[in-house]
Amino acid sequence: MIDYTLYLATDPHLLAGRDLVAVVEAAIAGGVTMIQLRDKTAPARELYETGRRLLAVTRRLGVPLIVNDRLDLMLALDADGVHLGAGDLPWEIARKLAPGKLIGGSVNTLADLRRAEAAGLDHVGLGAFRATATKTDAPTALGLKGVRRLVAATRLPCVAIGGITAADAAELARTGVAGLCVISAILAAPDPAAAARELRQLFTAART
Ligand code: TZP
Ligand code: MG
Repeated sequence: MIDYTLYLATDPHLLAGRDLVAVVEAAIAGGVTMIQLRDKTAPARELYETGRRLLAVTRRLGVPLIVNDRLDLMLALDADGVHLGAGDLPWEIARKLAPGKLIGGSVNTLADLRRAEAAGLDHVGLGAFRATATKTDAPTALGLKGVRRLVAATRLPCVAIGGITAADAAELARTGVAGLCVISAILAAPDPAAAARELRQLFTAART
């Protein structure tokens, strides 16, 4: 069983000089249950090396590592899965090429959700929950109502993403999402472990 409770995606611009792997390790110690390697700009070789370092930690701590956008990199690393959005390789192709891996997709509409189900995805990210500076090209904000509607329409595990802070954790838990996916709420926090602990505690206390 995959634990989607608290899914941290990375962003190289929010590290403020700290080491990514050290921050990820602290976040997992604080309660993060899943990691996504997300870096829109680094060359493949650099991503591969970062992925190797991250995998050493996530394997040791028993947390899945998902690679954003790049099926090739996920296969090269033998990571646990890949996350594919609208502009990435088609979900059906990924399912075929990586039958045993976790495949997640970005969903904003009911039509996206049906395509995700048809493609045999393992989980979906519902976003954006709220407009966020971390992804300026995110689709229309769903809000609580939009998230609730999509969660109610599927049996796929759903995580909410986009602008989520600790203040949203309880209300999002009550929509029935399997977890929260965050970047800045943990990565930009002065104490990532404490930020993770708070998000997880508020989410699990309110989950349905
Ligand atoms: N997809 C939709 S919003 C988003 C992604 C990758 C960014 C979420 O980052 P943050 O900092 O948690 O708002
Ligand atoms: Mg993508």
